[in-house]
Amino acid sequence: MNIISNHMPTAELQALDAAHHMHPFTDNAALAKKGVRIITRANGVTLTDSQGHEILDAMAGLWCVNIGYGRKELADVASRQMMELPYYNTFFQTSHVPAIALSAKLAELAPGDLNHVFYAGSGSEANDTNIRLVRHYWAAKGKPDKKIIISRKNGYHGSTLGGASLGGMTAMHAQGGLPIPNIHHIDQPDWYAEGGDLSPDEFGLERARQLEQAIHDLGEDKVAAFIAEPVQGAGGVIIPPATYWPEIQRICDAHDILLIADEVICGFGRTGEWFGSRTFGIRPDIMTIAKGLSSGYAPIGGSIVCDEVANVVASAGDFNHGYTYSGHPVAAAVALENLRIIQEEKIVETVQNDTAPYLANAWSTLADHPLVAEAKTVGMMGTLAMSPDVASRAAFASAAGTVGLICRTHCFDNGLVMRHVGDRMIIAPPLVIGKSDIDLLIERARTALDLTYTEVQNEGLYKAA
Ligand code: PXG
Repeated sequence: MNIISNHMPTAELQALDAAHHMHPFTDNAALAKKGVRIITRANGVTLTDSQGHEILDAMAGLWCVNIGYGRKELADVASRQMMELPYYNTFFQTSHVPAIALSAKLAELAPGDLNHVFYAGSGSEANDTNIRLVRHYWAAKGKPDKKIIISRKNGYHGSTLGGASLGGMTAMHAQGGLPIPNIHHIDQPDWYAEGGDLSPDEFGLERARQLEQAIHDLGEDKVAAFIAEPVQGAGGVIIPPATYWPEIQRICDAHDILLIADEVICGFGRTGEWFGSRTFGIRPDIMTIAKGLSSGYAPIGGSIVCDEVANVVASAGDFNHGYTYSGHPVAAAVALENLRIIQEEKIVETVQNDTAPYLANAWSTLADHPLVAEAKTVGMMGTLAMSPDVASRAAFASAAGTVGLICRTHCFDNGLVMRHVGDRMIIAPPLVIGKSDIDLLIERARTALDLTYTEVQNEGLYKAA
């Protein structure tokens, strides 16, 4: 294999990175002082850094490398497609084979009558498409006032102006003048943090009914759509109570509101089905896709749109929207090959029947750790809530994320990528992770939790708010 390993010394790479590279969601000044970690290669579920350390990637990159690293088939397809047709656009009454083949495949895989694909380069761009698409749809139906999109606090829908406005991340809204007008946020179904004394089922219904209340308050004639992730990913792998999604579905049906399932993380096997919508019994009108669509091997996203929305939009003349890279032939060919591998290797079935139950069982053993108040999984996603008082689910007295960051650092130092969101630890490993690597993941996670527990006690942080 042709591995690019003759790179400069790490310190030189770090200095160049600090001088010239602005990192996303990062305090770049602090990072420049500390020195960035440089990943040089990866195979299967394992990363190697510039100093030769091997790290188990329990985040599949950024929730995307579903089929794992080092799949030569995808590299070969990309290379062949680049020689045959590296680029052509899909504007001006033109198409090409990869975009056509991928669209047909996605229509086959997607539930219900989600049969039409509008491509983007990322999940954020796809959600920007969705904002314009649903508003244009209602305008085409003679209801131009149906513009408001309801979404959720602590939801994540991307980082563009539209995506970040749909998202409910307060730290993102605080910068750059967001949200854009006509986006309305309701509360999230996070029973652990916000459920108080309600049972999870009671709480799920209560939170879903906030949607009905919001539609009532804003006016049904003003609301275009509701958008949500089946399971909030970046928000901390928030798995909603069982009562939540059926009630949301009922409300959208009852009030003539389009339902957009943001499947950017949940799609392509992550929850143990092809789409999170299937796992939770959601019948969306539009699904946002990205990440696992190409397993991250090429940047591509899109919106899969139902017959009714696509037909109305098609009958209304030009939809004045699109990206240079909508349906990019190399990205589309890579995505198609990725889907072929997922299907032929029965990766979704293996997750559902074998490795996800194994992970669920192994992950639940962490619940006996003195720092852990909740340990849950769905498919190949896991979340651990840490607390100084596990019985009451109390938050730490320290600023949210202080303990989480300590734990994440111990994870990295012990060869494990596990993220923290506040004081929750989360995982979403490649779907192809095997049982022995799941065992290793749990072993390293436990070591990190032990080290965190000791440090938290020594630093006087083991205190409830
Ligand atoms: N929707 C969802 C549900 C996502 O998780 C996007 C849209 C935006 O996709 P792009 O491709 O534009 O990034 C995402 C992306 C994190 C993290 O910290 C999560 C994402 C992106 C960056 C960081 O967990 N998810």
